[in-house]
Amino acid sequence: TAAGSVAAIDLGATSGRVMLGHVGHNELHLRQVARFANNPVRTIDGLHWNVLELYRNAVAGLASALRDEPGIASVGVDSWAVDYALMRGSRMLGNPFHYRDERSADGVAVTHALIDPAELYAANGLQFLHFNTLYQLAAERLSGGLDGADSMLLIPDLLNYWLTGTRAAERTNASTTGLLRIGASSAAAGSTTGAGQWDDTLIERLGLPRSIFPTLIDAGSTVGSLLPAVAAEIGARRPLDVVAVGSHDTASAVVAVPMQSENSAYISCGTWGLVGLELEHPVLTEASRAANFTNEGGVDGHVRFLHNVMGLWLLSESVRTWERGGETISLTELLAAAAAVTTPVAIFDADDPRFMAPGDMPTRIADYCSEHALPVPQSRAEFVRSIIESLADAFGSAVRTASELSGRRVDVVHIVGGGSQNELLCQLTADRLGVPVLAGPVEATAIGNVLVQARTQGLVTGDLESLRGLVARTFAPVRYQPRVAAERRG
Ligand code: LRH
Repeated sequence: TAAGSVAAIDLGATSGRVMLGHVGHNELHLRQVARFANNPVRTIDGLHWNVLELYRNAVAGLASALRDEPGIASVGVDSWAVDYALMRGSRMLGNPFHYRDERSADGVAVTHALIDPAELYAANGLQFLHFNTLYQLAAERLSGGLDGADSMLLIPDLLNYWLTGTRAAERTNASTTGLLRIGASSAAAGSTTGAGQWDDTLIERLGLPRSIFPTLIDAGSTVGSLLPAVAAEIGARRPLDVVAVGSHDTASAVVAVPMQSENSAYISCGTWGLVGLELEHPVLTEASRAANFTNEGGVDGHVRFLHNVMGLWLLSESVRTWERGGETISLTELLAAAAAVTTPVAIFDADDPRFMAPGDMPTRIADYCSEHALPVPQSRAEFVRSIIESLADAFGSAVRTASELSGRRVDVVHIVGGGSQNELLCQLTADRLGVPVLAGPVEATAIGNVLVQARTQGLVTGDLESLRGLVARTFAPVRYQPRVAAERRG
């Protein structure tokens, strides 16, 4: 097969990017053609995504991608999970809410009054996060927000719709709504148990309108061709397809984790740290529910069995707080200073809900430490050291728990995403677990997006194992050897 090019639009919580991927049987190159900030906006009714600006930047990025490489075969979109736009016909009814908006708390109470959390877990297999789509929709229903809506589009599905005029719900991301039925094999489309389908019973019991949920499609299928107006806007001279990728960013990232054995755990570390394993079957035990482990849908029907750890959000919100006075902070210098700290620092619970909302993170960390009789960090370097130590601690216990709950031994941990560049974090995670950490690739999400498109275009063939082989050959990971022996392996 000949090599060819595709474009990936990857929207993250802090920035979006458009990447050009060049893929062949034995080659894989990525080049960033556009990067733009993602700045949420707080208005009188809450915290929103500026989705129009994201779309404008994505389209502008596609235009420059095409100028660089007129032969692009397709485009794919991924973003963070759970958030959505409500539509009436082709009109978007208001700006999508940000999952860090506080309103979904009302939706949690209403939902759990209708369906017990244990029953919910048996139906959808999802960890409890108060912003899961089903809670947001419940809050929306209470406030009349669903009135007049005839469809709900998750963020990547919304962009796909604007690009092609076709409405669909890609399964990996739809699995984060809490409204897809989990089953023996979560993405067994068309299976008799309804696994991987919208859960009509659940939707009805929650009083949500079934008609707003679009047709489900699998990663790898073609959504449609670019609308003529869009094609003209970006200067496309020939028809261009939009391909559904693992549109949940974490699903795309997991595609590009260069795992070489089933005894590998992964940590997709960006704003969040998504820590877990790839499995063939969901784990729906009471222990798994109690540990708040999720069974999200992966590309090719695999299960992403993982737990959300707060992630680099703790660091980026701290930096944002310190920069409020107008100062610009060098992250490189800050991390070097953190690595040089020799005084013992507090290890706090990175998952404490107080860290969820945007705000003054250093003060919240200091409060947590004084409440728990832990040493309060005295300098920025100490705060950063404390954050990284706490993340490594949380990563370590999530890997151990994943291993215990699934019965799968873990002898290597892959870290991909922005966090894979954080040497201290990688080393401390290896130390915590007593197993090697393999770091990289940094752009795993965009790579996963590109690879799924490339497979649809026939530029590569095979299952995830062979796609990962290509990643491993072209982006050799950096190895961190544990500095202490394994005290206990899961
Ligand atoms: C990471 C992510 C994660 C979700 C969260 C909302 O970007 O998609 O997997 O839980 O954002």
